[in-house]
Amino acid sequence: MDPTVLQAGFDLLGDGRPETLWLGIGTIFMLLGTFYFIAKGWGVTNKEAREYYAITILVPGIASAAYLSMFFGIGLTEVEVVGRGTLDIYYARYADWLFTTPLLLLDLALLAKVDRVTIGTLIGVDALMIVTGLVGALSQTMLARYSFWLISTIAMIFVLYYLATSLRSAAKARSAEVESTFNTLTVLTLVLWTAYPILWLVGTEGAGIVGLGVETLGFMILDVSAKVGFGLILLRSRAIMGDTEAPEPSAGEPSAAD
Ligand SMILES: *C/C=C(C)/C=C/C=C(C)/C=C/C1=C(C)CCCC1(C)C
Repeated sequence: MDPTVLQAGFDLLGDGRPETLWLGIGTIFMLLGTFYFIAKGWGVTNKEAREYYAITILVPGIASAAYLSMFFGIGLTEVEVVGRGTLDIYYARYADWLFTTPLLLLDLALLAKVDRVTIGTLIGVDALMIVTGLVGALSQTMLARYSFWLISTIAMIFVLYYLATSLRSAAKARSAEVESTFNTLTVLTLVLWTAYPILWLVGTEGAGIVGLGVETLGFMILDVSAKVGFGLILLRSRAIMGDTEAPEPSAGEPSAAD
């Protein structure tokens, strides 16, 4: 590894991987998030709220497993890149993101109450973004790596544009509570998701301006914010209670929504 590039971390396992510090801290934050959301959702009976809990608990749950594997060096491979030498690629990230990013989008789509075709399109393009990002990370020439980065970034722009336009107006049509929670989460998503391709580009997968330690720290902060931070905002909002405002109508008595 190039010793001149910016580095950070601590080789916790003594196997020459200073980034294990950040992967270990990431595992702990994801586990804390998972258990906090489980505890918070324990007594929740509202049917719609339970859907949001199920999705939002899975997100840091999946990431905990991915972070723990990366901590132990599983889901790590070496790629020989022309002119760059051997790169350490943590491909377990992409497996994590392939499941967690659609789940995060599903939370937003449920808030906006959009139809199945819209949800399918959004998740399909999102999956394309992750898969092309993985292909880029595993490619052996810089031209191929940057080409796939570009395709992935175009897919990401499509997803974020869709969130900020169609889904946003659908959320607006529901209630002030939903609109406000949706907007907060969308701004968070726009800012955090945009940072991923930038970090990839300046990190070891791209130009190599920052080393693997700094890059791993960066992805850890982004992942924890985009998953646990996102969940904290969503699950404390009354927007997840759905259209039937608590208290639930008593049996047999038709509610205004029926
Ligand atoms: C919890 C994990 C999240 C929110 C991950 C989001 C990841 C991205 C938005 C990744 C995007 C990428 C590109 C747009 C280009 C190339 C590589 C990626 C996969 C880092």
